[in-house]
Amino acid sequence: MPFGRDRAGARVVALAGGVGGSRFIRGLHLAAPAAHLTAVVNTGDDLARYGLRISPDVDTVLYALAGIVDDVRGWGPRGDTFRAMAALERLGGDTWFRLGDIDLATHLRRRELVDAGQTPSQVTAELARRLGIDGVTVLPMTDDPVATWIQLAEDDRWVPFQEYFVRRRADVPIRAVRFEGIERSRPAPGLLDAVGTAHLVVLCPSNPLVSIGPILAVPGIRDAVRTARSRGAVVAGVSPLIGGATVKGPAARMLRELGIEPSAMGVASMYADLLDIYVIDRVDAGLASKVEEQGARPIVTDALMRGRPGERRLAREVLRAALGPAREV
Ligand code: FO1
Repeated sequence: MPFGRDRAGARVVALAGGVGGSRFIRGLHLAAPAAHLTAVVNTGDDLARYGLRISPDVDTVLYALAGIVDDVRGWGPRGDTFRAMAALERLGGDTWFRLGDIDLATHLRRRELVDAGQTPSQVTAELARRLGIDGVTVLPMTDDPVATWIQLAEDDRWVPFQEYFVRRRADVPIRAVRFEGIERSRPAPGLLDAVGTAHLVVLCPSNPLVSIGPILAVPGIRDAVRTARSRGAVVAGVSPLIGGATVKGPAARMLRELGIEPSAMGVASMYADLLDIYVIDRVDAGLASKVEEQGARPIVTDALMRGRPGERRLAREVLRAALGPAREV
């Protein structure tokens, strides 16, 4: 179903977590500014620190869409300082999870709004509004508490995600991943409607285990994507691996440690029941026939997003493959 150049009228839902996902979502918004875009974001990385609730993947998507994310780190506000952290350290505080001075305002405001009775999705909507984000609905995957835990191979101990990802710098082999609370979690309000009426659902180039995985594990979400697909929505995945490696993050190593092929195909196999389209990089062109065998249409292109132009280009290619060329209005 073609749409005009700015894709007015197209309804797109993007599932994402972390830095790569946030960049692709920014690309979608740049490529289709008039589309009805809903970002569904992983909350398994959330953590409580100093009485604050921090939602790293949601904040990364908010900052990216607001144009204020630090593009080198990929998270936190650009130009942020860490004077509060330094002062906290002097007082003996535990500061391995670095909260910038500007970033702290987000966590303090979230705390205030939650204490005033707002749900995570209401808080996210309020922060998005205050950050000047329009044209994109940012939804946490659920309003219920879900926490990703990682079992370390060294001693079989389970640690919370950020303990693995930040404190241990993801430099330690893992044995298993689990999402505490996922069974009781419900899709955030509006999420199932957005998927149910979507023309396109995108599995963004995020970690399939701990970013896309938790979202699809919220009861009802994977089925909703499958149902949407059966009524004609297109489901597209974008490989987070290029030549068996990530641009950023431990996904390839985590996959290998869990016995899943650390390649674009290994990731595609995790979405085998969902994909109509799967984007792989030119270095992985040899996998195109395997993608077809799995029942998806391979899109072989430059899967590396270099800056905003790269993000927009890749997003435009996915939109064109899924929705057809933009109708010249
Ligand atoms: N990542 C780090 O490697 N070190 C940090 O100290 C750190 C702090 C942090 C604070 C707020 C935030 O929104 C993200 C932060 N991240 C940090 C990134 C975060 O761990 C990851 O972006 C996600 O959890 C995984 O995608």
